[in-house]
Amino acid sequence: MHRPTRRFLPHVLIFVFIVFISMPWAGIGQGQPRPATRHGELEIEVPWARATPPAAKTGAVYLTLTNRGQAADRLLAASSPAAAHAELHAHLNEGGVMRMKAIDAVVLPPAERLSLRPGGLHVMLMDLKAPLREGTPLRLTLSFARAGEVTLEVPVLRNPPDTAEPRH
Ligand SMILES: [Cu+2]
Repeated sequence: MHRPTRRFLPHVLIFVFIVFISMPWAGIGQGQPRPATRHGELEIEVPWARATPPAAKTGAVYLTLTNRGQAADRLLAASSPAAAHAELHAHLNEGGVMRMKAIDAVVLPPAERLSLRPGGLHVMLMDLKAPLREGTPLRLTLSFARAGEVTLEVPVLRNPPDTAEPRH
C-alpha cells in the first residue's frame, strides 16, 4: 500500500474522467428515475428501500429531500404499514465505531438538498411484518413540521439506484 502518489495519480485521473463522461447517461436504462414528488415546498426524489434477508426484522428507507421554500422544515416522523413502527436514524461515529442512533427530527434548511443514504441518515423500519422483497414496493408516510404528511410508494431494490446520488 506504500505506492508513490505519482504512480497512483494517473489512475485517479482516469477514474475521474470515466465518472465525468458517464454523468449525462446516469439514470438511463435500468431503474428509470421517477419524477420527483412535489409536496408543498418540498421535493422528494429517489425513494428506495433495501431488500432484506428472509428473517430480517428491520429495514431501511433512503431518499433525497429538497426544500424549495423560504423557511426551514423538519422531517419529524415516518410510518409504514410494512412495519410496526418507524424511526429516524443517523449513523454516528462513536470512538471509531459507527452506530445507528434514533434522532428526533431531520432539519431541512431552505434552498438545500439533503440525502438520506446508506451510512448516513435513514428511515428505519422496526419490526417488519414481512421481509422487504425486491420488486414489491412499500408504502411510506412522512410527517413534516410545515409541509404536513405525504405518502410515497417506495421501490424495494437490492442495490442503491444509480440516481441515489444527485449530481446537480
Ligand atoms: Cu437505523
